[in-house]
Amino acid sequence: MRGPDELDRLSIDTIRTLSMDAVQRANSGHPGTPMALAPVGYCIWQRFLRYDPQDPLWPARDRFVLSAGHASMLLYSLLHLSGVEEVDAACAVTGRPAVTLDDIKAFRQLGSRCPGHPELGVTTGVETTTGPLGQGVATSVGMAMAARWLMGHFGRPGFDMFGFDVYVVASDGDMMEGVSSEAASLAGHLGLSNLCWVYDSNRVTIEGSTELAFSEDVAQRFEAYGWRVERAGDANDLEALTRVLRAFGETEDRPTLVIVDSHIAYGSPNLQDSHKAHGAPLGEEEVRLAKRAYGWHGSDEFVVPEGVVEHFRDGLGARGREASTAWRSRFERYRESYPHAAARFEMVQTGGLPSGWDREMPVYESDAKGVATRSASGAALSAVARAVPWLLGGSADLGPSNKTLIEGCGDLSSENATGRNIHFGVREHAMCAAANGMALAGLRAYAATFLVFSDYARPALRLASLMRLPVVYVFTHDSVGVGEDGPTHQPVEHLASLRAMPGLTVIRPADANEAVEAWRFAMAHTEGPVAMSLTRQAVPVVDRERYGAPDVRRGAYVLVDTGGVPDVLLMATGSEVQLCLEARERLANESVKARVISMPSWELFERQSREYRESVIPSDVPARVAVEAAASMGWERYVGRNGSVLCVDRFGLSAPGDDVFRELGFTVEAVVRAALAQVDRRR
Ligand SMILES: Cc1ncc(C[n+]2csc(CCOP(=O)(O)OP(=O)(O)O)c2C)c(N)n1
Repeated sequence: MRGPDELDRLSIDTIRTLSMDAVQRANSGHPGTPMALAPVGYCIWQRFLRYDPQDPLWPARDRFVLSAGHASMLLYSLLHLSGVEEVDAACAVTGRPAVTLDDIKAFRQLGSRCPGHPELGVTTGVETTTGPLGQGVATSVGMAMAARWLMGHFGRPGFDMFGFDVYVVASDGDMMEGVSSEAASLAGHLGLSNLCWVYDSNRVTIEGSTELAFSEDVAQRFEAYGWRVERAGDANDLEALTRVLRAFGETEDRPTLVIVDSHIAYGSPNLQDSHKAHGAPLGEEEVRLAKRAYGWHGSDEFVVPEGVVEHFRDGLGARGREASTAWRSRFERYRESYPHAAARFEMVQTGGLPSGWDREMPVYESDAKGVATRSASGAALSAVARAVPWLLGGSADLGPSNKTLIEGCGDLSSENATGRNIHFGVREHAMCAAANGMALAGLRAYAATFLVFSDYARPALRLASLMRLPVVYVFTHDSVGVGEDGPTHQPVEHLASLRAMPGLTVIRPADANEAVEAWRFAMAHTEGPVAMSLTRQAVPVVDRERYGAPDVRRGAYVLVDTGGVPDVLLMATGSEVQLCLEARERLANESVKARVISMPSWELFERQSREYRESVIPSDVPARVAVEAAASMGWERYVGRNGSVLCVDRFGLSAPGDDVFRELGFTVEAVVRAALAQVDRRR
């Protein structure tokens, strides 16, 4: 019979040897960190995490985030040893293991459920995709915000059951990344006491000692952010770690940072080279020596000694099973008392929307003076927010400009966990990472700033796209038409760069009604994020009796024809659609038949049938003009090699918006001229 200490040690060393063997077999990856952090992972999972391996989607489970995603083998080993069961695409537990030993043997190989970095949707038990340092920690802030929101919104007397804790393992690299500072500052401000980052201060990164580039006192930094800071000392001291994690559980007013000191590739004293410990397998000899240091005999690989799986089952497994079962039966009692709230909670979990959620959306009458699309977006957002209580979000300090403050919903703050207007402060990157965390907990999150500052948030947008999270970005001030603020505030290349991101749907509405439709689409779209590109300036509300209905859903549509086969196609997005409408009338006076195509979303258009696309942009009309106050990149796809693109392939200008537009060639005359040149070419 082994004693408990011995089983702890055996389990920890099994995590280490699995990690070493997997990296060795893959001949790539980072072996050192999972080896060093094995006791930390073990302690969190086996002693604290409320997680049921047989019910991995239990809504109130604690979340574990491996922000140092390069140490992915740590997580895969834990998932394997604790017997986490697979969940299929329909969210059903299949009874099969989430991570088999074969998956571990195929670490980093095609088709393995153990990819190089943890990926949401590939491996059950991975709560968020991590790998780009800083993203995991920042995402965890949104998870913790969501937990508090869910607890506040759905909790009832005697049913204080909807929250959860979020545990994160972070590395030096996480702490160096700017986004962790933004996120920690926000978490401290909000007093997220359900959030615990365990910072592995091993003082080594890829290029060598952290002394090369990182000398601040992280503990003091976090104290200044308003966190509780605990030092656990040596990462191998399970009891010290247990003590500080217990202190986290008892802290009610602030997030906790636990600092542990580990030594990379623990157990491998011969390993001096930090680059080797990071970017490369240990080598067979090193593996053998390390295993010997753990008292591991023989040369067998991927060994899970007897007793380890049982030990996890009796610890994490039994505790989690009991908690999730109790929670589920309590939820049934909740359902009896509060059937409406229970149904709503389930709707949140499954990504549904209340029936009739879009009934109150505004409709705009034709209006030549017009409405800024950001204003119409604000009105649409408020209408949706009234129907969908779990739609929440905010701006990086530009709420009044982005029109994202929702009326009558209160501010989310340390005192008010259920507010729905979130003041993210001037922290675009952490805002979008937090939005990812909220979306991962089922909430519908939106995040707003000027389009030009989407660059500041791009890594989080990329992860939202990769994870297919239904986050909505409200990007206003979407062209050089912004005017006086000048080139620093005038987006140029942003639309092209966002369109280049797989999985992100970009929508640039032409008028108020297209902006409303953009929201209708975005809310119904649960397969990935949507970025809206909205004007600061008023744009005429298109007369929908005269022209086509705002068909945002199909990405592009014929707004108006001039009868018969068109001589020229005028295609545009956003504020430039109006120029095309006016140009069409002038062209008609010159007996040139122009078709105006509003193209709010390339991605949505590309998803349509060939027939539909052909019906909008017929291949036998080669005379084509595209108009968009943004970089030209990509428009060749629609105008062809000989088409004409009126665009902005330079930085903007500081002047009133109308003057900038005129100066950069966005006039009706210029569109008419380009159209005539296109038609002439072909005569
Ligand atoms: C944003 C980002 N930049 C660079 C990398 C490449 N990278 C992987 S691990 C690492 C540094 C590892 O050092 P540390 O964060 O201290 O982790 P540990 O030494 O504990 O493994 C780097 C730079 C990355 N994953 N993400």
